[in-house]
Amino acid sequence: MPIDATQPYDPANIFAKILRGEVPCDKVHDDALALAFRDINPQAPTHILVIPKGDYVSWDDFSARASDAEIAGFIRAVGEVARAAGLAEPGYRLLANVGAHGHQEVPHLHVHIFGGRPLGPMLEPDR
Ligand code: DGP
Repeated sequence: MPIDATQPYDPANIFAKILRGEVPCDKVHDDALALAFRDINPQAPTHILVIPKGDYVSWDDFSARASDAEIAGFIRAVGEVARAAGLAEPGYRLLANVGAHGHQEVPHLHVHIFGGRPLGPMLEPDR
């Protein structure tokens, strides 16, 4: 069910539980500002989620409130995770769903990294 990305941060969301170690994950990267783990329902041979450690609902919230250090650390982590997964060549796709029209389901900012096969056109045509 897509979320309302303007809602206050909900500390009971599943990624907050993963960050607190209350729910397990298949971790691929962990540093002071970001955590990355494999998606539970992979949509590509490689499907990794990268999340900031701070309490941010969405890209909209993060880009408005996060410090420059948090933003830089998060963006670097996304690139490092993709490189470490061997995706820099031949390439990959990043996706951050935001709010209802973006079909965001988990209300903690996450960037999807997809790779491991040619990913096709960016969006399905209008139906
Ligand atoms: P989005 O629609 O952008 O909010 O995608 C949420 C993604 O989170 C979706 O691809 C499935 C993934 N996901 C949901 N719950 C869990 C979980 O408990 N563990 C992991 N690893 N991924 C999850």
